Amino acid sequence: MITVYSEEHRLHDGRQEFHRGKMHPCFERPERAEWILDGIRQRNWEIREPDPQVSLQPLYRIHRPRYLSFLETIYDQWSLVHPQDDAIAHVWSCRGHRQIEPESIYGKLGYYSYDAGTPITAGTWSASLAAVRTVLTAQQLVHAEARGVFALTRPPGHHAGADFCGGYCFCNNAAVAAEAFLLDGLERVAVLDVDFHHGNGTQSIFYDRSDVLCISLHADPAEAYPYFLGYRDETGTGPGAGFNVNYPLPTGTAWDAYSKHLLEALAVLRAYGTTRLVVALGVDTCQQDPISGFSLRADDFARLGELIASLRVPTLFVMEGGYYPAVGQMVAKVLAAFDAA
Ligand code: SP5
Ligand code: ZN
Repeated sequence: MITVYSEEHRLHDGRQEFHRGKMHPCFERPERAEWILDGIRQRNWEIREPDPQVSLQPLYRIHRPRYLSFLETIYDQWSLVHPQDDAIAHVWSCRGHRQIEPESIYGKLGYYSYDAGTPITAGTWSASLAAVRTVLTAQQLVHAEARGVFALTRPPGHHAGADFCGGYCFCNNAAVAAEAFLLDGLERVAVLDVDFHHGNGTQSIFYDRSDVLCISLHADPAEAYPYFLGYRDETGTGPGAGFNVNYPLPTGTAWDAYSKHLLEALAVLRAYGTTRLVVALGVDTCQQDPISGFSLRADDFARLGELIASLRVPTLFVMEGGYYPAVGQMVAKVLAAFDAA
């Protein structure tokens, strides 16, 4: 399996995230990509750089132009006032407040984000663009009839919506890839999100659309981040009714229960007639993950890859979460089992 990877991810290097009353060192840090790359290198798979010429049209279709210019410019404005610190919001709009982009940098940060765990640093925009080029280069390889390709994206993407960042995510790499398949003329494209956390950004991007089926297995938002989206009764709206499927699972879920829901998800993907699959590949479902609460074991990741392969659909794997040193082992198990099946 080919991996697409750019070392420009290192430019996004947040210092601290706010969690439960304190600032903590960021879990989502550059080292993660090194851990993943180690897992890939051990298998001697080909690693390619993103194509600098790849068209960014799908990015502009997924994200609002004003949000993208916010991402591009906010750190420069912030650093004039706070040169020692990362840019992070401390106030947000809620019910009864206006949905407007204020002039103040603090107002803008609150308008374009939904948590205080997602610091914006000097290189966040460059790294996010490199991740988008990475996923789009990988998408082009799948389009050219590769059976499976891995986009080693960092920062991750599935919590980012059309005009907001959060959950360590800025540009929704998986959504951009799905849009790219549509622009290439494909129909019945699907996103299968197996990250521990609900992919709220991806869901909200495609919620009223029938051209991208979104399926997600994740921690029940009643008890886990992102809390406000990812419930079972969210099935899509308008033309998108029936094209969003959530499987919220309780804390402690292990392979036995997980795989039952995965098999159901795969049946839905088959019934839809999926032509191209984007897998939002978070491996924070592993029992070792420091911020999550599922109990998958190393061998379960091979089973996951094998089951995804059983669909027999050209598949783009896009890196999402996973915050422990063995993250590369788990990713490699998924991809190797997919390849072998
Ligand atoms: C892409 C992705 O996986 N994003 C996850 C964002 C989760 N943000 C909330 C993290 C809460 C950290 N909790 C630390 C608990 C330490 N025991
Ligand atoms: Zn996650």
